[in-house]
Amino acid sequence: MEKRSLEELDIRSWDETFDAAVQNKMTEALEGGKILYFPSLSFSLSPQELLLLDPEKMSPKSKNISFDLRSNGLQGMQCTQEEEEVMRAMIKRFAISSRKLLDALIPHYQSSVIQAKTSFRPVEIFGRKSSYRKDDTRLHVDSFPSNPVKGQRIMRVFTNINPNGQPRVWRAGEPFKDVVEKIAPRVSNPIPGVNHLLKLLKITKSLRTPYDHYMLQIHDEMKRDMNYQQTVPQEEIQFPPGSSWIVFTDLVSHAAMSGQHVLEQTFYLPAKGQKHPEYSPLATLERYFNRQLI
Ligand SMILES: O=C(O)CCC(=O)C(=O)O
Ligand SMILES: [Fe+2]
Repeated sequence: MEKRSLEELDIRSWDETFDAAVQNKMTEALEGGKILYFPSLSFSLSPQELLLLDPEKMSPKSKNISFDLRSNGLQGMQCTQEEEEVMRAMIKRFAISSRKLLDALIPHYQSSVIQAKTSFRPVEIFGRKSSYRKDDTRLHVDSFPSNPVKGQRIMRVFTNINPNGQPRVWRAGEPFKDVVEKIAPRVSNPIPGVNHLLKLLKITKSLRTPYDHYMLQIHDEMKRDMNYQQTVPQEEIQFPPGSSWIVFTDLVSHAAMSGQHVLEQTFYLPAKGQKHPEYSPLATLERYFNRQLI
């Protein structure tokens, strides 16, 4: 698969070690807006775990099952206690494996990276109904309405664990700089005081910074504009079962079109913790608006 969005690396284990040349190449590619793609990095499941891939094990209101390594907490299941423990162990193993890989591949992040939630996504994406803002089949850069990141980077590790040979199909869009040039002129500026109100009303978990405001506006405007969705330069990527990938989802315009059964680990990284802070969405937006945004 020759794709401009991908930087491929043939590894087979989550415990791999890497020499400096590979570490450098991967760090540059990731920060430069590529998806690091590991076509043969699978995540093996036990027979017991395979039985839990059925979306029926989820509580009806959940979009996915989520786990927090910091608290050992598991959310989103509706099943027996025993099944819950099997699921917890599976997701936890993925959380630990993905951290191990990241530390070995990009040691530069080790001291400042924050491991956030891990998720298991057992629901078929294709045909799922949602409002346009929540519709991840539309190209977007990640930004969370209730969870301001204050300039921290959002990085995600994925593994397709589909047992039926079904790929996870993504689209990758244009470079972030181009997104900003096209979309930012149309977004509104933050209204002074509104961020305090949002926090008071508990709509946001902490104060929404101007950076979070603009990222959310860009996220929403990209998804709203169907003409943009259809005409922007883009490519389709198929991630087969048994493959893994790492991407800065706040930088890389992406859409998940179809697929079922993926494991996902989210990391936050302070922009100062990256090798090239000047490549961050924060730096790009601060250059564009010509002011400080956090
Ligand atoms: O579930 C997926 O494949 C990706 C969805 C998405 O947009 C994301 O996790 O940021
Ligand atoms: Fe996303």
